[in-house]
Amino acid sequence: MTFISRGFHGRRPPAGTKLPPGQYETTGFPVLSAGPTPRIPKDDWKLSVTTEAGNQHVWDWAGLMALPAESPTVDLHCVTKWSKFDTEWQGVSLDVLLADVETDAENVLVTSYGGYTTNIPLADLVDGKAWIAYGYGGSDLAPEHGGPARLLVPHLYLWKSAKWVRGIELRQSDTPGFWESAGYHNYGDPWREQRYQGD
Ligand SMILES: Nc1nc2c(c(=O)[nH]1)N[C@H]1C(S)=C(S)[C@@H](COP(=O)(O)O)O[C@H]1N2
Ligand SMILES: [Mo]
Repeated sequence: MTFISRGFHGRRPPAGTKLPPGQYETTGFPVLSAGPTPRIPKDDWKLSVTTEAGNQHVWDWAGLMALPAESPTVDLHCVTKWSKFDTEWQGVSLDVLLADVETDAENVLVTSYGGYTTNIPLADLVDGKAWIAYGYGGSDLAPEHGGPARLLVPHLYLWKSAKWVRGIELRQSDTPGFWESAGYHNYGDPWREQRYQGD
């Protein structure tokens, strides 16, 4: 869809540079959560995609596992200034989950078990840029890092990668999420250092 390509504002890193402005590299994997870690048994886990017309597509854990998996290796950039290079994930591309979803919406509100939300343009979730990740480094994704499954949108600051993801809501209008409502940038491109509103 043409509007999807037009809406994508992410920048590619300059050749030879992996560290966005203002970031430092860490080899650890910090845990950043705004609240307690929800524990969702895989048997109870569900992910829904809801369109602006109210149509809902739901996957349970077996349904997610039945979809083709990818193993992206990506760099992570947190707005608190740490970056972690070459992280290895396993998950399902959003392209697969959205393939049969009919929508004219351009905005997505992502919701999580535990109540966290974040907003992302639909254009930033398609064309190989985002995954529902359930594995990290060849093991199950740890609960602290969003297991059983989290969104992974590595070209935006990591607060957009909602842990314990539960819903993908396609919306006609843009609804700010948890951090976006608290003064963080609506889009969050690390290469343009879009940390806070007005950056
Ligand atoms: N559900 C949920 N997702 C979340 C958060 C959160 O508090 N709740 N924190 C965000 C922030 S600010 C960051 S930096 C990353 C941290 O991911 P990590 O704990 O796996 O490093 O998760 C993001 N996703
Ligand atoms: Mo963060």
